[in-house]
Amino acid sequence: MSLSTLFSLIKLGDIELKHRVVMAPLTRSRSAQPGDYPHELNVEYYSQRASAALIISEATQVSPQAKGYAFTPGIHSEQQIAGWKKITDAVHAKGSKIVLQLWHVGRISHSVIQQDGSLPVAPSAIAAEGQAFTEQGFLDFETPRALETEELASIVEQFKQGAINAKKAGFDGVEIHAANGYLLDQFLKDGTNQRDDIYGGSIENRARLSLEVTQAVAEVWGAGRVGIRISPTGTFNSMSESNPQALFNYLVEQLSPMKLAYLHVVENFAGASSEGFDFSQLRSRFAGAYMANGGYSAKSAEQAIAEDNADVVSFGSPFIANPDLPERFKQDAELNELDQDTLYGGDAKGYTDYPFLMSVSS
Ligand code: 8OZ
Repeated sequence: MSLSTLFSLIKLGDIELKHRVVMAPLTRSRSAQPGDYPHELNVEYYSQRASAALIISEATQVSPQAKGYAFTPGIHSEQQIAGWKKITDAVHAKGSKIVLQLWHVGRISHSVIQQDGSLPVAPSAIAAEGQAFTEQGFLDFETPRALETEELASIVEQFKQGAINAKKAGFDGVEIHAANGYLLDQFLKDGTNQRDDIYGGSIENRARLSLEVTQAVAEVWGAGRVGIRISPTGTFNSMSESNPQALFNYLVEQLSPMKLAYLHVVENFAGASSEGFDFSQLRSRFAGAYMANGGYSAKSAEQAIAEDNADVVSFGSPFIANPDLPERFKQDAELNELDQDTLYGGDAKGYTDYPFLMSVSS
């Protein structure tokens, strides 16, 4: 099968890509300690994967409050900005592009992670099931503190500061993380948002915080360098929504006139069913590029783009195990197998030691 569409040029807003195989954001929990800053090991990892048309960084906390997992990087200290600059320089030197994923985990944190030992924050005081990954090991999620209406301007400000810092760090743009059960998704979905102020209740109200954050970040970067990631059918992190089609159709209708670089849609993740959800309704409502994600192969990605169901496709776990994934797709080469045991935390093992294809000599 020809992959001519997958390997054709495209522009995502103001970001020009050499093809359409994108590296999805991937949490790997290997930042330098203390201080949660990127270091040489991370430079090597991203640099190895610069044959991607675009790298979306691992989710990166915009503030100390935004952190939820041990060893994940931030973008709120000078040390972190300097660490990311080394990564963006290395990726640019290899001719690729990289955007930073701006992250606030909301309730998916723990008081031992929060700087002053206070409770994690969320739209409503509803605990997630399961455990937080902390420096002290796995600890049961706590019931979060519901944010006051007056505090939400500071949440927007945290994302905005993250966007400003990402610019200093030399990124090509930013992606707003509004997916997978973190703070913005917690506001969007009615299983976690039971507020009775202007940020809760109706779909319009629940979408408000994501739209305000997007507007603020777009003011920093220009909309053509801002993407947003959503997971309409996701249930990861104890998420639920009674009417995802109506909610996300509305959100996308509101995002569309902002002229963002792209809409990144998690169509499949962690075994959640997307049955009954029509992703084409999102695509038809969005004026910019549609980035599909979730279980795609080279063939199904080519087909999705050729049939106009997507403009680009992002690949997550295949990029962990295959630093040269685009080349393997081109050659129809075998893929390395993913080692589940080395996904989060640790060192170079299962991070920078996955083999490249042997170069063929004649
Ligand atoms: C898996 C483990 C830890 C974090 C996401 C940032 O789901 C994540 C994440 C995924 O977006």
